[in-house]
Amino acid sequence: HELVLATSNKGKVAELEGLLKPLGWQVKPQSQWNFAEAEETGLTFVENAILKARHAAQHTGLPALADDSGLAVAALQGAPGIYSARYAGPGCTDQDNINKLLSALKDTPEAERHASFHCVLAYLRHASDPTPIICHGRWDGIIAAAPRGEQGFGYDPIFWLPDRHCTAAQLSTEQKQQLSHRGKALRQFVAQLQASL
Ligand code: ITT
Repeated sequence: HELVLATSNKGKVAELEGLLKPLGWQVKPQSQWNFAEAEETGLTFVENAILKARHAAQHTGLPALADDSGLAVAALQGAPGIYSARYAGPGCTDQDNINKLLSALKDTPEAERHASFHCVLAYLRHASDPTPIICHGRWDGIIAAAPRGEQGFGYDPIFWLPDRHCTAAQLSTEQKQQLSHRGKALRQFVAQLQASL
């Protein structure tokens, strides 16, 4: 099975490849081609995932899998949500986003710091596929008071897992894959695709 991974986020590429390559699938990162990124004009993870997968399928002629994901913080009415990558502004780093979120929550007590990661995967067999496979995974946690851990990417250092007494950035790749929004969505995707073949 051959597909293009419609993302330019290296953290996502590592996690998506980690599960798909061992299945013997030929996974090609979108960076092998030279097209400009899709414009993420949707207002939901689902819309943006479909836009990115369709754009990559159009430019490569291959089936495409896109991941639109982000962090929804209850005390911020679901922000940063679909804007998680650019929360602190265009061109910002993961560290800028973490700093902005910690300062937005500086007066919020631990009991009110609930958050959830969401990952929507969209798979289009070709650019005009009318029945894409859409999978959604969710992961619940607490926004920590300060960053901890070096693994993962994005908001992982401040995503505290009360059951495990650590942040997402203190988990191994394998442990994160078992628990995470992306791991859950990916396992659903693999099952649905295999059932549809
Ligand atoms: P592509 O659109 O090229 O895939 P992106 O990083 O711009 O890359 P999104 O718009 O989907 O992708 O933004 C997702 C952001 O949500 C990501 O940049 C992180 O800040 C955050 N995020 C998603 N999954 C995460 C995870 O597993 N751990 C930590 N942060 C995550």
